[in-house]
Amino acid sequence: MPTSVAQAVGETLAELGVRHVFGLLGSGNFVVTNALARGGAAFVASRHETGAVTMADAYARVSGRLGVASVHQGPGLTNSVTGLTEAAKSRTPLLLLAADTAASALRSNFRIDQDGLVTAVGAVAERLHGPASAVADTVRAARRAQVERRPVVLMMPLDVAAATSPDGAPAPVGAPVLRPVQPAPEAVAEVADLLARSSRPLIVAGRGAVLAGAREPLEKLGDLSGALLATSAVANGFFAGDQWSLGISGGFASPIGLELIPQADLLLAFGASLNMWTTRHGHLIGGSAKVVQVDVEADAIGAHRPVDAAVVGDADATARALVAELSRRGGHHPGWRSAELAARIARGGWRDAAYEDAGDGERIDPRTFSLELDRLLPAERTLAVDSGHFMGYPPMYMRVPDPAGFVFTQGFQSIGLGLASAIGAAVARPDRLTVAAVGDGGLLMSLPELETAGRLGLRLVVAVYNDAAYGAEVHHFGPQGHPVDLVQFPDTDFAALGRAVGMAGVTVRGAEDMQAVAAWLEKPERPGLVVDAKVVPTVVAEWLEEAFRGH
Ligand SMILES: Cc1ncc(C[n+]2csc(CCOP(=O)(O)OP(=O)(O)O)c2C)c(N)n1
Ligand SMILES: [Mg+2]
Repeated sequence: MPTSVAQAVGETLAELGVRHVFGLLGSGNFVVTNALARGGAAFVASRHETGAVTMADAYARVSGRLGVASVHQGPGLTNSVTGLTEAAKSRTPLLLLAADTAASALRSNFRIDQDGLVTAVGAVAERLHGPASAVADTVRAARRAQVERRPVVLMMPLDVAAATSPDGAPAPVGAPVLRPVQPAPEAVAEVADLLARSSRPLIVAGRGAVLAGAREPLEKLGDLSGALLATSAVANGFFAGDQWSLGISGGFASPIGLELIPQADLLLAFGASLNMWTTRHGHLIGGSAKVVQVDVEADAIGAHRPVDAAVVGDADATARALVAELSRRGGHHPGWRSAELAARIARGGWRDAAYEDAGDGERIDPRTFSLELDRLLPAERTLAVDSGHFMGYPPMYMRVPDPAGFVFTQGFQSIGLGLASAIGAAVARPDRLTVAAVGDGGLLMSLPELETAGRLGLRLVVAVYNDAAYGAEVHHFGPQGHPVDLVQFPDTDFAALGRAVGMAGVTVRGAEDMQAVAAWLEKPERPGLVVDAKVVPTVVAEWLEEAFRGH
């Protein structure tokens, strides 16, 4: 049987090293996905296309590999748009294989402007232009996704995909290695001068630092300059275990972070955009503090706030160059590091902060629920968090081993992406227990993927902060005197929903009910677990009030 273009595309991707593909199959993407699966990639079937794209997104974030997803033309693609937008805003290298109507099928029901749709949300539109170019088109699309760190949608017109692939279609060729961008020596000297004049420097690592693997040189830079360390929310876990780490800078900052970050007189952002969340609308940056931004992309510099000095360069290469420059200049500045401060940092996290437990026997305090989960779950864990009022509790109260252990699909601030994020992360890191921390609203929005979690038999805990409401809206509008019954719902039994899809399910109304979670961890009668935590709806997160004020 002659090879079709669709088959050739699937085989090409397998040859390029694709090991997992997430998708939902229809007639338009069946052959290509099957060829990819026969070529050696495991196929993960989602139940909704935005789930497929979000799984591929999280998989890419956690594994560092290209995320690949596959959808049917028309509605298959429109269903994927929220996940695609998240990936675009978060600059995830992702290849979405999307069938498309033939150029000549003007009256097809499926016909829409697919290029216009995906470019409108920040993704790149690529296309199989014809049988002769299809393999090259595929290689180019995959490479663009990785080099530009963007979701690329490869449109596969049905007539092109069904055509016979010409014999002797060019085999994919290996791409040259791209070396990290080195900083200009003048820029390095400028930052070293600023460090010499600083007595309270702070290093903030963002996703760029994670991608560059810059922990070691940044810690060394901290040692030489006496800097304290922090991360943006997406880079949570980057400095895990370092005694000078304040954890997340921003809305989820710890009490000690909130106290110390504004006292920094020099802030060095490495691969962190310094957006309104990382700076708490600017409040976390002291009035007279100097700001340095290091980024591989020139247009990221100063995009969110003015900066005093800029370095265009890879976070790891720049940190190393700074370490070399400070070493060359000699001396070792203690900065604001002291034994007393280290002791305060060690006790200054949310897990040590006192609070009045609002549990009433019927409902558990969301902080207590988070602390109990942190205590019970193994340290080797991946934490994926959905959006909503509850979303601060998991990163504030639960530890993660490293940035790959934290998946925060919040570039688009959509609710409903947390569960699929957890599934993609669990596929990427089956060695770790994965936790999907979700609200009742976000979980109900993504409920189709609960079946996926159950069917795949993933080692996954779905922790539902269930206030039977769109709590974020209740807490936003209630205090302004608005009636909020439109965003309050009857309670849902999520434990029963978990059992319905083959997972274990427990209901938690107080800390003592967490015994059932401990029992499951010890001897899981089913691979996955849904924990329906009926949380006290009146405990309002301080960070959310602050965020509303900021708007
Ligand atoms: C797709 C989408 N729809 C609506 C919103 C607005 N929104 C933000 S938070 C939220 C409530 C989420 O409820 P839930 O998941 O139960 O979390 P909670 O706020 O109750 O903790 C809503 C509707 C959004 N961000 N994304
Ligand atoms: Mg809720």
